[in-house]
Amino acid sequence: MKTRAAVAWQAGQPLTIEEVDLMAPQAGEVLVEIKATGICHTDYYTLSGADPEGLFPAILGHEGAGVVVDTGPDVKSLQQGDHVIPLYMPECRECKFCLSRKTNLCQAIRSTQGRGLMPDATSRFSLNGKPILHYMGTSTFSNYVVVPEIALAKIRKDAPFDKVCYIGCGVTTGIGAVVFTAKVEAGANIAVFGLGGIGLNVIQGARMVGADKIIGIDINPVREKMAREFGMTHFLNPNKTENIIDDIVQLTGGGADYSFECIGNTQLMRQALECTHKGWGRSIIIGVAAAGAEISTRPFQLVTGRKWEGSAFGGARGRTDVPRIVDWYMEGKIKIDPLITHTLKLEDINEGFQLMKAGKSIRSVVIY
Ligand code: NAD
Ligand code: AHE
Ligand code: ZN
Repeated sequence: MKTRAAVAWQAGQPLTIEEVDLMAPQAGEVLVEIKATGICHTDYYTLSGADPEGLFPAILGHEGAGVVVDTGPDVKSLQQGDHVIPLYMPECRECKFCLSRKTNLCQAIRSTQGRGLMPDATSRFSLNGKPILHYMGTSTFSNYVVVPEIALAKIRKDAPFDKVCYIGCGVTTGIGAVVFTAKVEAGANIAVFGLGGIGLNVIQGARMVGADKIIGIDINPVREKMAREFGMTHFLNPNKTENIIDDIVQLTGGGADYSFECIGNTQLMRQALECTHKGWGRSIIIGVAAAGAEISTRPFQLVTGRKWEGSAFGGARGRTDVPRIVDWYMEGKIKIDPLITHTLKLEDINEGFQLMKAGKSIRSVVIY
């Protein structure tokens, strides 16, 4: 079949809209009609050329929601008409990682996924007979996609696609980092570096679990208003203060119990670690830093009890946790609507990247 898709031909170039050929789903695969997709900073990162796994030509996008159109042989858990969210972090429930119960990093298809291919090491997309690569196993910048069954979360049918697509990455990453990775307890003080599409979800996760002081840090002053509406109690602009670490230590009476880096800047990752409390502070890295970037700190920071950790997809097990997070949204426990600041047609997808770059959007959502 044919599908309309935004194709990334090479790093740093705008996407172009093409009629792409899409093969039928093979064994264990599912054809999905994507109804809506968010644009995450990671799409921008890969398009910029900074991602060592960034391969071209490819169809980017990993924050979608849609409907099952067809299933390949051996697909058991999904059928035509089911509503789904594609998962860049699958959940096979069989690999060593899934069975460990210690991580959400299912590795069942990680190596082919990282090479832009389906599990049989080929692509379902092509144009003029030449393969176009998948991206993160999801390629939600295509109206139709083929996705492995283990990489689809089945969700309730009354959830609006143009809102819950954001649960495919940003919402789950931010809230999950608080709830699943850090397991922040009520009364804890937290610091959030970066108040974009991820950081604001960290903030609402922290409010949800009853955190005490929720300190937000961003160089964009426009972020303050929305962050306060989501639960931030104190705002710090690094451009307006001498020493951000001292400020946080002072505000919290010794340091944050937990901090979250939601930018992808290694200098800020260091600050995020060093602003946490001696003896028990935990700093969670969420931001994705460019190829070749490295973090550093004085080992004494760790000797004296601070811990450096990371979180991918908020530590969520996609097929299990994503339907629950959709329920939280439908029950009014979490907010999504105000964070979707722009909606676009596929033809205007490059505008979504411009808005992000200019700091004007929190999330832009493309509606097919
Ligand atoms: P975003 O562009 O929406 O937000 C980034 C925010 O950081 C902006 O508000 C910006 O003003 C702020 N910022 C930039 N430089 C700053 C500085 N020097 N000091 C303070 N604030 C600064 O991006 P996003 O979609 O929220 O993504 C954030 C990061 O998280 C990206 O690196 C993205 O790739 C990563 N990410 C990771 C995961 C994961 O699973 N680990 C998932 C999604 C996104
Ligand atoms: N390919 C990049 C790594 C990118 C990365 O860290 N991805 C996050 C999700 S970001 C979503 O917006 C992730 O889950 N990583 C785990 C994994 O297995 O990729 C690079 O730098 O190589
Ligand atoms: Zn993302």
